[in-house]
Amino acid sequence: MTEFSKIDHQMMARAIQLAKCGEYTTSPNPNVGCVISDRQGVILGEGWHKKAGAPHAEVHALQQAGEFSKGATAYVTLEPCSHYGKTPPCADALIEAGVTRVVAAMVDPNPVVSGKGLIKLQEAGIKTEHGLLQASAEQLNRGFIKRMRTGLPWVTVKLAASLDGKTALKNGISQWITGPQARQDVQRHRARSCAILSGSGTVIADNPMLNVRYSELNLNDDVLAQKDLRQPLRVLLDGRNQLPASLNCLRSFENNLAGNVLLVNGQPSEHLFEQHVSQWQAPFIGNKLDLNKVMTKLGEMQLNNIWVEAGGKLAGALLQNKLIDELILYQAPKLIGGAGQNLFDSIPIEVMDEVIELTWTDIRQVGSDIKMTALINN
Ligand code: AOF
Ligand code: ZN
Repeated sequence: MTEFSKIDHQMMARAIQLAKCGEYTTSPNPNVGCVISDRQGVILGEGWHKKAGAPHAEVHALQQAGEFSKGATAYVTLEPCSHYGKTPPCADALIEAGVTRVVAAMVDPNPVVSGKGLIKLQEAGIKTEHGLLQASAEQLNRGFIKRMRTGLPWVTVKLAASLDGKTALKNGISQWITGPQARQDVQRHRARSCAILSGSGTVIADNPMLNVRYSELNLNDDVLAQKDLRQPLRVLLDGRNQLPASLNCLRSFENNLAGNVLLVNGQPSEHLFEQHVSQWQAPFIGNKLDLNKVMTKLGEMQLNNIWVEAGGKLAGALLQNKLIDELILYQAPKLIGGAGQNLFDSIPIEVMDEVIELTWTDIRQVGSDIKMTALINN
């Protein structure tokens, strides 16, 4: 195991902080940050990746450091790339600039790079190390990493429930269970996602926009000034072609106010939709959409993170298909009673061995509600 110094830790922590600046814009590319420093930890240049097609983090940092890059150390949250993608290889740029040591937090899971960037640097006589603050770096790009390794996106299911675990009234209406702070928190999660997925039952009952209202996010001016803040694709599962064209999601808005819509159904809808709506006929298993195929399709569309806002039926079906990575539950201090709808429907577990286990990763109070985050042990 490589021993990293205190300066190494400080520099990589700064690179991770920089990488986060891209969390609303880089997809399908990963969030990457880079710091170039001398041996004493004086920062000579720094940068972060803003957008697919735009320069990578290292290029910005090298540009800022200029001549001072010679003999310096580059700290990068992801292994420098070795390939000609939309931009030339960062490994070449580092070699040319005369950097003598490169520390990467993690190896790039992208098979076109994966290890080759570090080898290229070593062959040019540059000392390379990796694994510094790796867990934090992986946290930045969970969706990208999962998609590169499995072809599937990272799926987070958000549920909001009363204290007695009910997500909606009997009639399906689920708006306003949680308070304004929890709803603002949801906006932040939507903004970090490549797509927001919902089912026809929820969309008909609540008629949500499923967009990001950036003005409600209290973002700092630097982030708000970015022109490319994304509006996630809205994926609506409508196996039985129930959605009327009059729904909020299906009406058109200016591009920066709401994302495009992918309607996933069994047969083409009869409705004439606005331009932002496209349709995809998914395969079925019995009379239900094949959710594995749906997620595979979303992975092929280069979507890294899917944020699911749905009712207990769809959440239960995703759970049963082992398609959920993470669960976020907002629980409100309210009681709905026995007639309300359950968090997860249709999981017929009868023996303890089959109980689905989760691992808590965070529990906190958000306004008047409790927010619980857990990973599903699939
Ligand atoms: C880096 N630094 O800042 C990023 C990297 O199509 P391109 O040229 O943008 O390449 C995208 C791939 O490059 C991406 O999938 C990942 O493997 C790597 N991303 N690499 O060294 C960066 N964003
Ligand atoms: Zn690169």
